[in-house]
Amino acid sequence: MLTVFSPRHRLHHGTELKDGALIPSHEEPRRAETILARVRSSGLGDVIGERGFDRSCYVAAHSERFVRFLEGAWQEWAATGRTHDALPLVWPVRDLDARTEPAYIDGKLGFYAMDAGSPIMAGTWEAVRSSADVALTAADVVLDGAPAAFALCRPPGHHAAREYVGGYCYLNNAAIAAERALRRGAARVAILDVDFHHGNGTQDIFYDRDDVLFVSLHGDPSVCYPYFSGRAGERGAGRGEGYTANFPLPQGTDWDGYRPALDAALARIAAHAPDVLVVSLGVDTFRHDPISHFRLDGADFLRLGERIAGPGVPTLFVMEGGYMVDDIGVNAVNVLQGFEGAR
Ligand code: SP5
Ligand code: ZN
Repeated sequence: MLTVFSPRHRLHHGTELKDGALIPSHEEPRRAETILARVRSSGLGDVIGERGFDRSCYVAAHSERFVRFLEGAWQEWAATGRTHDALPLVWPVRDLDARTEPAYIDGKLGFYAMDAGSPIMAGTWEAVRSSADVALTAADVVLDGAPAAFALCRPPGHHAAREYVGGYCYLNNAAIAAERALRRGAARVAILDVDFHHGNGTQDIFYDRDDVLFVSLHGDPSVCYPYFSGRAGERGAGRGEGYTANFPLPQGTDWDGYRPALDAALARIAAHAPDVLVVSLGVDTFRHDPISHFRLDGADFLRLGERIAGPGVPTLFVMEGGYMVDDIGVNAVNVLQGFEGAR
């Protein structure tokens, strides 16, 4: 299987608030480099660079004013004399005005964010854009006839909604790839999100649609980030009703608990009869992940890949989370090799 990778991801290396202190983010450049090294040493297949795409490809999944905010946020922040990462400090919750975009950058940062987990620095937009272009390039590989491709995206995307960043994510790479597939003629797309965290952003983008099915397995949001999204009762709205399927699972879930939910998720996907399957591939379900609470081991990721091959649909893997960096390459590539072995 072909891998698409951009070295421009290195331009983004932010900070995050953890236990009251600002520390280097768990979402660090070494993640993508470790996966790339494993792709090469495992002989998975060739690695190519990303092509450039028009910003209309991003606006397909996001609002125009949100993309404009991302493009200019660092310059607006730096123009106020600050040199450290831009982070929001105030959010328009409940009865505050969540409709009117503030003029000042500090207001915009909260207006376009769900949390303080997506810092913006000088190179962030170039890295974010390259990550989306990696997903678009890999989507084109599949749409041109390959049975599968791997978008080695960084930063990740599935927490980014139509109009906000969050959880280390800025542009929703999987959603942008799904829109690309529709634009190039696919009638139906399915997105399977196996990251430990609920893909609230992807759900938001497709919640009222019946052409893109969104199916997610994740830690129960009553005790796991992102807390406010991912319950089983969230099933879509309007014509999208029944086209969102959430499988929240308890903390401590291992393969024996995971497998039945995965099989139910894959059965729902097969019933949709998608032309393309997009997999939001997080390996933060690993038992030693520092911020997550499932217990999959290395061999379980091979089994995960084997089962994803079950529907027999052209498949685009889009990298999302995974923070035990020493194991992230083996675990991510195990999914891809499990898929290839079963195909
Ligand atoms: C793409 C992705 O995986 N984003 C994850 C963002 C998670 N951000 C907040 C995590 C808070 C974790 N709290 C950890 C408690 C550890 N005991
Ligand atoms: Zn995650």
